[in-house]
Amino acid sequence: MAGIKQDFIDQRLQDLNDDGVDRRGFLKCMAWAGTGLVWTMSGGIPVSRAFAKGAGKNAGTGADFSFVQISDSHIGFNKPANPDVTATLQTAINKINAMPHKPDFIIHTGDLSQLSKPSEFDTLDQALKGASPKQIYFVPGEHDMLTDNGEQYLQRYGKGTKGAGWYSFDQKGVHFVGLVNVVNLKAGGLGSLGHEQLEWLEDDLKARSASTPIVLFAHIPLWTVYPEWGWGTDDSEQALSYVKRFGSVTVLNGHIHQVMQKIEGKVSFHTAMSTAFPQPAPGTAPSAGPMKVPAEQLQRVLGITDVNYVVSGGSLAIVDSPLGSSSQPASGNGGGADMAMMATGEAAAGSASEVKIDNFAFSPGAITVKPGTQVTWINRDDIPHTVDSTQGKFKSAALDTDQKFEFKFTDPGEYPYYCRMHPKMTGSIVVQS
Ligand SMILES: [Cu+2]
Repeated sequence: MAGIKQDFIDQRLQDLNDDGVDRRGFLKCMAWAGTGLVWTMSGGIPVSRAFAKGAGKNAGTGADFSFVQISDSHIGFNKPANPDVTATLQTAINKINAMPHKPDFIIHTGDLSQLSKPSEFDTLDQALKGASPKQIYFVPGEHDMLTDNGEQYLQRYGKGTKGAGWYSFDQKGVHFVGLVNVVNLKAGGLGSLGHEQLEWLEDDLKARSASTPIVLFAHIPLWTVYPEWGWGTDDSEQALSYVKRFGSVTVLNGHIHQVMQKIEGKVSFHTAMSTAFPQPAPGTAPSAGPMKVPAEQLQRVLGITDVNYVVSGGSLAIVDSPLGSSSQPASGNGGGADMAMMATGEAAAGSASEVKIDNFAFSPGAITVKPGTQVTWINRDDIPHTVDSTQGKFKSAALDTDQKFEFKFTDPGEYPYYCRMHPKMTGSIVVQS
């Protein structure tokens, strides 16, 4: 495994118990601390000793095929958490190109861009052209669908797909399904697949035999990682009910910018690191969002996921590889992470006409104004947000850092709104009569 030093592998091997379960790694992951861990899976157990032994030099040899998952490139992001996301994507590509076994393809699990700008997609395309695997499969993240209902994304990356960009394909007997759970998000809710896509999925899987290994991939986790931060998908259970009868199911997601894994029966869930910037572990910060770590640690919390499939075992071996070549995994909670603390919220003054967007929240969350008041929203986060009326009365473009949206309220009434990228973010304006 290029980039993972043998001593690191050896250290991981020492952690193995007699039954082959990497308990230290497993517990670490369950403690939401998973970066720089070597994960392999065999028969639903998160380690493969044989695989790990060979991982230093010739991982993947003997595999029937392999692919690499990259995620959350956020091309266009330029805040302190990582001022050069193109460079770190390039590092990821260099790592892929240096692999001793040539991956058959790449899966990108979304948030290709920061703001869906053509120039951002161009930069991504340019970088990915240099990747040795020529076949790349995409699914969109919420950052890729910010303009024209995702038309541009579909034109560039979704040719031949269904609906908002979902599709399936087969590779040497393994059935892959790319799903889209970032469109038509409901205020207060999580990611959503929607009825049409679920119907399609049920139909797509129907004809497959139960022994077909299935890989589902989508941007937002298809399991509930941390609903308080919107890290889950409202109707994922429906989707998972369609794969219950299969003997081997692997679910690959991005969005949360860190490695997490869960195994439930025959289904193993896995999230990938970002190539752009880390996010805090659930509940360890006031909100999700770009996390600034000391520069020398950045490459340890970014990475790629290498997946090897061996037909005989019927299982996938997954290795997460940080971009940095450090032989030590990054320490637990983001290793001296320098989290910006939440700005103290303003008192919800009844007559306020400015709403600040900070730490993934509207503040004040509810305000009362007189008819004729112009309300201004201003985004103070490092991440874009939107202001969308749940009644369809107003809708902002994506607001990048320090950008504003204004709307004049004339008629008395209550106007609930939310962020269409992060539907857990809600607020309301009450116009007095
Ligand atoms: Cu938002």
